[in-house]
Amino acid sequence: MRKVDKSAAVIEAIKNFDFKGTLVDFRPFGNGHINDTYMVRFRYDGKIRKYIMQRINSTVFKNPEGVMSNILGVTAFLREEVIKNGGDPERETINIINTKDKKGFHIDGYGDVWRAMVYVVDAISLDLPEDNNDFYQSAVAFGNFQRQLAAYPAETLFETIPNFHNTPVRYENFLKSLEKNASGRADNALPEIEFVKARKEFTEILENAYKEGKLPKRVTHNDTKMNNVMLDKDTREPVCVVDLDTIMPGYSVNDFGDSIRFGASTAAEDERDLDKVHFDISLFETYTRGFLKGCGGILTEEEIMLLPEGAKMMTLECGMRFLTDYIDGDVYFKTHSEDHNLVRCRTQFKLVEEMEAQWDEMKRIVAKYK
Ligand code: GN1
Ligand code: MG
Repeated sequence: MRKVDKSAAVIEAIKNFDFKGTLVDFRPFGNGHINDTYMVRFRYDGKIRKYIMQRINSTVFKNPEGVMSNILGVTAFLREEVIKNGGDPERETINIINTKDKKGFHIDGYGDVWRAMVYVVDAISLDLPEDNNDFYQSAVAFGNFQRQLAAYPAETLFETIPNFHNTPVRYENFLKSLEKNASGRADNALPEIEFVKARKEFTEILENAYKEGKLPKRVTHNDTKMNNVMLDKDTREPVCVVDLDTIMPGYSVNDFGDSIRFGASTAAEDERDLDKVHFDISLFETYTRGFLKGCGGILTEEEIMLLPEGAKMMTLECGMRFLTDYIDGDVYFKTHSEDHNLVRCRTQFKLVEEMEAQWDEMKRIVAKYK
């Protein structure tokens, strides 16, 4: 790996953006698995102003210009929507800070792409809901996002990571990685490998529904973890949706499903003690209610009935991606221990098992809301 003085690179990058005032400090921020994120503080007009700076992971995002073009297009569109509804556009959507030469991103001497945005003040981002209402509010936020972008011209979006949530393609990639076994660690994960193989047919369900005309492609967020919604710190109501890197055409049921995967669990994505990891069906119902309220009637009945499939698909797929990365030797997700990806995949498979055990109940719940 390239050795760079990280602080020097951040300072160098900061200089290129059109921040006002004087730099106070910066520090690593958040716990995303892909990009490097920093909180940067400036003093201007006697006040501290907070910003987020990110180095975009160019191994994952091969076309960072495309990523930024999607984000600039979508945030400009959302801004108009917020204004129409009498909201505060400085807070209710991401505000990108341009570079001094009026571009949305900066490419540094190493070829790394940087961007900056205003930090959403008086808002919080949660890794786990503290109560049902937090989760409900995040569901409303992602449902709203779906509804607000229903009129967005999807054909202008770049597919920034091709086949991102195409689960059969992910399955093929998993088999290829297994064949190569670059890390030599596949033998440590035999039950997990069998778990995935036993669900090959399931991986095809949504792609088949799309081919049969039963599932439309829409503008989707594709990374709907609860920590990608900012909630107002006092009212706990949604302020805005963040992490717009993976906005692409996709399935609404997958946006729903990724939230369930992450938020309807009783433990963190990387909990080692599987006795603590459970799929919470009451949180599933809470999210269903909030998401459909936010969507405001844009989903078809067939889509609503496929929401449980979306939940299981995203959970299985994410587990399979963690497992694939474990077998590849941790080349994609940031890891903090030798078996981090293996630990992560186990929580996902535990959730899948519990969803399977409560499948009829999940179907009954969504049917109530169609
Ligand atoms: C990654 O960067 P972050 O943590 O928001 C990943 C998602 C996974 C998630 C698992 C571009 O998201 O797809 O669901 O980790 N993002 C990308 O926590 O691969
Ligand atoms: Mg994120």
